[in-house]
Order: sequence, then C-alpha cells, then structure tokens
Amino acid sequence: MTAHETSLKLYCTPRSHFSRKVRILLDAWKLGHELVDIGNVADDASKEFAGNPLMKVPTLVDGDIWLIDSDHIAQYLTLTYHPGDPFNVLLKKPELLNLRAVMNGIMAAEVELLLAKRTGTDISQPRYQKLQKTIAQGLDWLEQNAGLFAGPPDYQDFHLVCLWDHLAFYKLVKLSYRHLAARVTELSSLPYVKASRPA
Ligand SMILES: N[C@@H](CCC(=O)N[C@@H](CS)C(=O)NCC(=O)O)C(=O)O
Repeated sequence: MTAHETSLKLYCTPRSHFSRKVRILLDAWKLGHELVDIGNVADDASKEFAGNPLMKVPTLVDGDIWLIDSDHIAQYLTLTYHPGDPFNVLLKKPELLNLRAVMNGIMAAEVELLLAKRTGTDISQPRYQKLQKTIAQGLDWLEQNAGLFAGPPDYQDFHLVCLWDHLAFYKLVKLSYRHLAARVTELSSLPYVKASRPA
C-alpha cells in the first residue's frame, strides 16, 4: 500500500502514550501525516497545544477538522479512512469499554504523577498515593482480564502497548504481569507498533 495523501497533522510529544494510540493507527494505515512536537506538556501556554483549552496532547488537524482526545481522533480516523473498522475502534461491547476505561485511567494517573514530579510536587501526599494505587489495582485488574486481549491485534491492544511501554520507560511501577507481558511482546514485533516506541 502506498502512503495515503492527506493533510493530517498530529500535535503530540514523542513519548506521549495517549498520542501513540493515534500514531499506531496512522502508521498501520500508512496515512501520510506530520507530527508536531509541542514540547513540554507540563507547560501552560495553551497556544502550544494547537488550541486545546485543556492543554493536553494529542490534537489532530485534518484540513478544516480540529479534534482533541485520542479516542475521538481514533474514531474520526476510522470513520473517515477505514470505515470497515479493522481494529475494532468503534466496537461498543461493555467488556471492551471497561478495558479501555481502565487503561485510559491508568495512563491518566501516570500522567498526573509524572507531571507532579516534573513540576516539583511532593508525591508522597495522599492524593498521589491514591493515584499509585489506581495504577497498581488497574494493572492487577488487566492481568486478571488478560483473556480479553485475544485474536488479531486491535485498538484494545494498542492501548495496552502504549500504556505498558510508557510505564516501562518511566519506571514508575514494577511490571510483573505475565499475561500482559506476553501480549505486549507479541504486539511489539509489528512494524507499525515498533515505529512509535518511546526511546
Ligand atoms: N483524554 C485525553 C488525555 C490526554 C493527556 O492526558 N495527554 C497528556 C500527555 S500523554 C498531556 O498532554 N498532559 C498534559 C497535562 O495534563 O497537563 C486523550 O485521550 O487524548
């Protein structure tokens, strides 16, 4: 397949796990795109976030379309460029929605902890201890429900690999989860997953 001619621009950072979910779709579908590195996500200059008032990445610009939130961007890309939904982005089975909610929750908790540390906040405070527990309990839950990651790679798997590689990179928790690790190893050999691995 040749690179798809598009005007897609993704505002992100090279290590952002939320952005990577979208990058994996762009790479898997060979959708030509430009990545715009917005710099330090802890900054509070909203113009750097392509107009996202929440000051978060990713933001997608596709011609006249301006879209925030990784899952919304994934839905837009699917509906616009691959409406057959080969990666089950649009699937609304309750168990898959829960899986995504837990993974997005872990990723969000990790962002809070990392940015608190980066901006000099004392993360031994109870609020941050709760976020550590969110991550630990979330990972335990995922390991117990690892059977839901089955069959051909799909959008659920992309959440998992983004979450996992980011946690491994920042070493916030010990990743001793056998079933999850095995699935991540399988996924990591895919060229379109490898391409955006945080380095
Ligand atoms: N729900 C959003 C979350 C995005 C998010 O939290 N992104 C992080 C980087 S991975 C960020 O920009 N954080 C900046 C901040 O929270 O100040 C999405 O799925 O896009």
